[in-house]
Amino acid sequence: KTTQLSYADRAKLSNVHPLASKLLTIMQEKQSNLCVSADVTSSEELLQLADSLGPSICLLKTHIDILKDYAAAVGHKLQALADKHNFLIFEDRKFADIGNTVKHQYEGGLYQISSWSHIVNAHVVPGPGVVKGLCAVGKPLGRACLLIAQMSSQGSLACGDYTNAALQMAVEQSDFVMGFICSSKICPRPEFIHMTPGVQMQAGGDVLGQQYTTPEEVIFNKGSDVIIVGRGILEAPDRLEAAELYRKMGWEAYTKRLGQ
Ligand code: 5FU
Repeated sequence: KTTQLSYADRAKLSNVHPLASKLLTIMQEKQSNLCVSADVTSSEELLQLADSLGPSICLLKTHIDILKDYAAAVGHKLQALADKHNFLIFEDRKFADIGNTVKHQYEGGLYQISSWSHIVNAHVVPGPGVVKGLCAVGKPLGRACLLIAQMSSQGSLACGDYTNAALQMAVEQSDFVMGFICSSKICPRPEFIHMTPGVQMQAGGDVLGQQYTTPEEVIFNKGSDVIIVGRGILEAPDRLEAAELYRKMGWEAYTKRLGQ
């Protein structure tokens, strides 16, 4: 475990995706491997959350289609806040169709995701065409995607050979794939970033199949890089205080992993 490369070292690798490099640099600078999952349903609350938690996070994860009052300005305002606080935006859209369809879903429709989100993700169930479609839109814009190799929910079918297939797909399309959504480190290549949802201070779950593990477990034991935290922060009495607590726990687990 002591031989692990630091985020800063990985940012300098010659074969790292430019956006992965940028994220790793932000993580190092802000001492944060925290991605907040901003699962709120009002645009004003989303923007307020991005502004107040911005200094604590490396990444803001959105579900833009749960907003009840979406307007085109939201994406641009999020971008301005990402610049102001030095974080990246990750729209958790989970594309899962043929290449030609995801191209339209990514670029067009109501949300025009490619115009404001640095990172998106995709299921690998359609095969490599889903990445090719996303790449056609996103690569010219300097965007990148994560492949969903594992899920945090109980009974997930994304395991075993499916997870290995996701890994293979990432290696083959590493000009657009920068990493994974996963529960643990699945790929030894240091240029890929591993991000893990289902994180709270205490292990447990919710009534709809979500399963939680702790920042320490995810970063130190499982070797993932980024903790994704939603309700652990959103339902806390003081969201900023909670975010800072998760940031510190995630960072401590990372420095412990490095053997520092
Ligand atoms: F791909 C995944 C997954 O496997 N599990 C998840 O929980 C994504 N998620 C998302 O992370 C989910 O859609 C929520 O937006 C977030 C977790 O929120 P929580 O409130 O921390 O449970």
